[in-house]
Amino acid sequence: MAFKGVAPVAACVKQIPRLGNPIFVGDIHLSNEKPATKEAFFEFLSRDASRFNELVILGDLFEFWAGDDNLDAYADIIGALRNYRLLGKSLYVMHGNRDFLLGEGFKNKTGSILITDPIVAICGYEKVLLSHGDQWCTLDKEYQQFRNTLRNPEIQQQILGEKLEHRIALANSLRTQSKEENSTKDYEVMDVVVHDVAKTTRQFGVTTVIHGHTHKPAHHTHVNDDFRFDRWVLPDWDFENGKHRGGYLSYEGGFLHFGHLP
Ligand SMILES: [Mn+2]
Repeated sequence: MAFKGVAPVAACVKQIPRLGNPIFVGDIHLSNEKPATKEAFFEFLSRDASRFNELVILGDLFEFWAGDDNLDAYADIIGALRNYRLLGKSLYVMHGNRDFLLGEGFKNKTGSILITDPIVAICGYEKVLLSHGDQWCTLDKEYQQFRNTLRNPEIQQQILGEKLEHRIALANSLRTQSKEENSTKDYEVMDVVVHDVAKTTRQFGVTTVIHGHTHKPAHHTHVNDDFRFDRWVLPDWDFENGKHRGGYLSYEGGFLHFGHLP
């Protein structure tokens, strides 16, 4: 069964309007096996995100995404995002390494705009570079190769041509495999290579970058080869089994700063 739609990577826009009052999150890793995290995200949407005009999700909103033909399994999350849009807010979603198959079906159902990785946005009056961040985990050559393959539009169409149950099984086996392998192979505990972030940031002519993926939330000011730039790293979310990890970055009063969840 061939997939006839637009490849997810080709459904992403390369430019977005100026962000006047944005809030940024990433690595929420939503799934039906994580009810507390899902609940925390719903509360965040109505309590925190609703104070802002633009919600920008920088990858890995979902634990994994097997394809838009599985949308019905996430009806509550899709509904919550759609409700946010119905408040008259904008919703921007970037692919992460787990949900790179979010495509036009997801986009249409939620009313979101899929954005390319990386992308330059005007935040207030400042240009910032937005990215999931895994492209800078360059110490793992094998991972980068794998990543490039999965971001190829023809490969994505091939994957989406497989039966849904095969894609779900594949995603599950990849996750089990990455949990079993030792921590040096766990992509998300590996940090970015700052020199490579600096290179891209410089190429885009900006001095501020916002990314997630590494699960190491922080605000860094780096000086790399005489180039000074700010790097804001988003926290990942986990509210299962009594854990209370999450948060966001917001742009208020002309400044970026971290926001914590109650
Ligand atoms: Mn990630």
